[in-house]
Amino acid sequence: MTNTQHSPVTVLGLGAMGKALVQAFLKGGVATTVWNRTPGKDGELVAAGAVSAATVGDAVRGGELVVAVLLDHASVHETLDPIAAELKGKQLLNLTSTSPEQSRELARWAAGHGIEFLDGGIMAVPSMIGAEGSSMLYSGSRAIFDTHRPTLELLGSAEFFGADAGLAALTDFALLTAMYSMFGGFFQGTALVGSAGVTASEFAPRAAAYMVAMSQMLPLYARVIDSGDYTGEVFQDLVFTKSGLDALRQAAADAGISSEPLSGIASLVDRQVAEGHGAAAFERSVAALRKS
Ligand code: FVH
Repeated sequence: MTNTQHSPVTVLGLGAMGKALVQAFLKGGVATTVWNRTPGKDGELVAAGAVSAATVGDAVRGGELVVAVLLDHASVHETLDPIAAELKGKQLLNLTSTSPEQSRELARWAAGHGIEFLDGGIMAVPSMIGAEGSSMLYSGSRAIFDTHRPTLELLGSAEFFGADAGLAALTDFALLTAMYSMFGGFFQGTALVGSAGVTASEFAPRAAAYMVAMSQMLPLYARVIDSGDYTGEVFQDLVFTKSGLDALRQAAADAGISSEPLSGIASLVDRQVAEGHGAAAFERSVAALRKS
């Protein structure tokens, strides 16, 4: 049954994420129209109450809030450019993963066509949508965010970052950067213990607990980074860190495995030591990443 608290929504794109969003909307009582480039992917959703649209234009007419959850930036333009005139006066939410600059470009494109625009970053996998732990980041039109907040909260926690449409994507990509480095480290660690017959399933809970424990360092690192003083409060200096990373690379070589996941941070530390910053704190690595 539809809930009048929510305006009708259109979802463009019924991949794994699009379907999960539609299911959460339907569960929350949102009147939902759906469209997908390749037909035939909406059977279950229609059975659950969604309205299937044969064309993007029909889909857009069905919703006040139009949500694009497509593959990439190019597919958003491919889908929306031909119907820009029909989107005029509507509210567009882009949940496709686009870079900060691509999100800003979409905001300019939307403004040029009289379309209100909100960009979003989904910090969840499809199975998490609508459940504890699903977090959604938004930036762009505050009016869209405020008007549809109860609807957006059906997907996960909703946080607004500001009028710059690129800010949600910026934070999304920063978090994904941290995530991929963590997974890369887990893969190398798994290969390392695997050389002694330890299974990934045995190692995973140990790694998870250790990473949670170590994440407590982040606020301490952040304090030093924000102070810009890398020589006052030094918990671990770059020479010390280099010797640890060298040992890890040697252990990997001894076990016959590659250190590729570790090589990014290791070469960053090597460079700083070579440049004479060995006594500075490990956190100076953030400054070393910035291209002047
Ligand atoms: N799945 C996830 O875990 C992540 C979590 C974080 C956010 N991402 C982003 O969400 C976008 C959609 O992801 P998805 O999981 O739904 O992706 P797919 O299952 O591969 O579905 C892709 C849909 O895009 C349609 N599509 C592709 N190219 C075009 C095009 N040129 N024109 C129109 N539609 C297009 C595709 O349609 P079809 O192939 O079935 O015809 C799917 O509906 C994505 O940005 C993630 O990075 C998900």
